[in-house]
Amino acid sequence: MERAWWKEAVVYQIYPRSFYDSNGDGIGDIRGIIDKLDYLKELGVDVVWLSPVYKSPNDDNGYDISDYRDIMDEFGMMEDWEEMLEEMHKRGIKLVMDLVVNHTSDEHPWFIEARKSKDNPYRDYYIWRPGKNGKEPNNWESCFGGSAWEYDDTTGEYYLHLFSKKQPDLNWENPKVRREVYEMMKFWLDKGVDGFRMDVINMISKVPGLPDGEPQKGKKYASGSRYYMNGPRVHEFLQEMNREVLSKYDIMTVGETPGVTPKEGILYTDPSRHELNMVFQFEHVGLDSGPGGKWDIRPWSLADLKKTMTKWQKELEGRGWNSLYLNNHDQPRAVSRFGDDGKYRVESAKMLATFLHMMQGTPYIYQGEEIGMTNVRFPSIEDYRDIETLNMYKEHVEEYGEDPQKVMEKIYYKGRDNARTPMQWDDSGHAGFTTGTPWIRVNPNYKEINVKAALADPNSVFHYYKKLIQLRKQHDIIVYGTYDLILEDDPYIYAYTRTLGNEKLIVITNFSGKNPVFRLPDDITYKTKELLISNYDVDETEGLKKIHLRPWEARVYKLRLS
Ligand code: TEU
Ligand code: CA
Repeated sequence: MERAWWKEAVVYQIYPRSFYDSNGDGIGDIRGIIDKLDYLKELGVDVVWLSPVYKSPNDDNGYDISDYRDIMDEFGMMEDWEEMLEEMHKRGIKLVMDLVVNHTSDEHPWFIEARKSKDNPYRDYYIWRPGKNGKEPNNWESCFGGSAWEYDDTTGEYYLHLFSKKQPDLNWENPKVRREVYEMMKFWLDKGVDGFRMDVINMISKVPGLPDGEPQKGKKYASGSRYYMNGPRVHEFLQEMNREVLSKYDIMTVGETPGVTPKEGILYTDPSRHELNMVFQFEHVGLDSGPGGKWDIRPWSLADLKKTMTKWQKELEGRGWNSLYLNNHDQPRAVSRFGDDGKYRVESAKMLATFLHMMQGTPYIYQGEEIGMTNVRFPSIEDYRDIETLNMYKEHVEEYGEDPQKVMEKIYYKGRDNARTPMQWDDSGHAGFTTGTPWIRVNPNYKEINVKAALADPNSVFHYYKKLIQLRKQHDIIVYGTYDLILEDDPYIYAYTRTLGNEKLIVITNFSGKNPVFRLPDDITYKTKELLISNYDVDETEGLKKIHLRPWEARVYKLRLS
């Protein structure tokens, strides 16, 4: 397997609005990030992925960009950003910026021009269509609910927006659009950024003719995803981007690609195809969604998790590269979703970290995950800020007549604001995030769960993450070993091996509050064993043949085979 720095790296995602507020206006900012870089250095991460900091009216917290080459007022100025980059690099931390080019803000100058007239030079930067029989051009639903089309009075046509109506989709068929994007990418790369996380990059190519989607039961609009996800020209566009921009820099790229299968994952990440280094797949975070999508919530099962993770591990092995994540700014908190955020919060957060970081791929830590931050239950919909959540609440309560309390339960389980409550730095007011009034309320559990407490406790989730990151630096097998699932049918234990040359890792994780027994498969024999990490005290003389596991226990052994 080819070595690469981005395979050996651990990435930390910062959602700047919620990270640290340096000036008391209640909103996290770039100077706040600078203030906390020593904390990230202490944790030991190699790369920061920074969610968007560009100029934005914040309809979708920065994922609606009105100027790609400037910084959002609330976050600071270009000088602050430059200082941040310099301070990161001083500490050996690389910076990956968010690239949001499926759409812009409707306040971007291109769109302001485009909507003026049908013959405006910028018209064709976006996707405009006349209505059909007095209705939208097709039946696609927006990812944030309602129609994906918005009627514009001035010219009497509709524009496409796969997300909010303030996020018009760019027309990638237009070579001028692609040129603008590449120039903008070079602008940031020449400033020294070390890569891009590419927002919904597999949605940039739409099937010509924009055909109607299959109608959905009980819903007004249809899913058009098969006509815009992994569309006909997406690989051509990415190869062009790679040729024109990416190949000229030593950077890392990760595509956000909802709905990809491993087959497509390989098309995006096979190095010989010259597209991206890795993608975020969504299958494992979709295991608790029913046929009705994200809000059609059902329980996930360990059996499915094994199937999904193993499929991605095996299919990309030697052919592409995985990114490993359990949460981000769009997903609920991992410990609340896959672990136990009550009695065994600490144990299960460490178990999940072990489970993820020992797999093959580049691990991503989402801010707060490293201290075991949890989901939140705010009493009222008024406490929520996320556009997707607010739209969904309105639609389900007002249009479908659902019981508001039931809708709140969905939000408590799946809402994006679970991940967006302010970072919990200490037990002072507003968790030390701000001296002002935070833009979104702090999770009330900050008195117990916070960075200050985690740093002071050698057994904290934080110190466990730190150790996992260090292990990755010390053992090639964690990065380059091949993966194999063992104990496939065990209902509580997820166990797997990694193999490289004469060495094997045994990763044992108990996904339950029960005490299942681990039995080493007969075909695994070894000369010596070494315990690399565990979330409980372990007697190192204990054999591997049969282990009585404790609730949410995790252990990693390194075996010498001969
Ligand atoms: O997300 C795209 C995406 O497909 C989903 O994860 C989506 O955010 C949502 O959770 C659907 O249920 C990216 C960004 O990560 C997200 O924050 C943005 O809102 C979105 O694109 C639009 O830019
Ligand atoms: Ca601020």
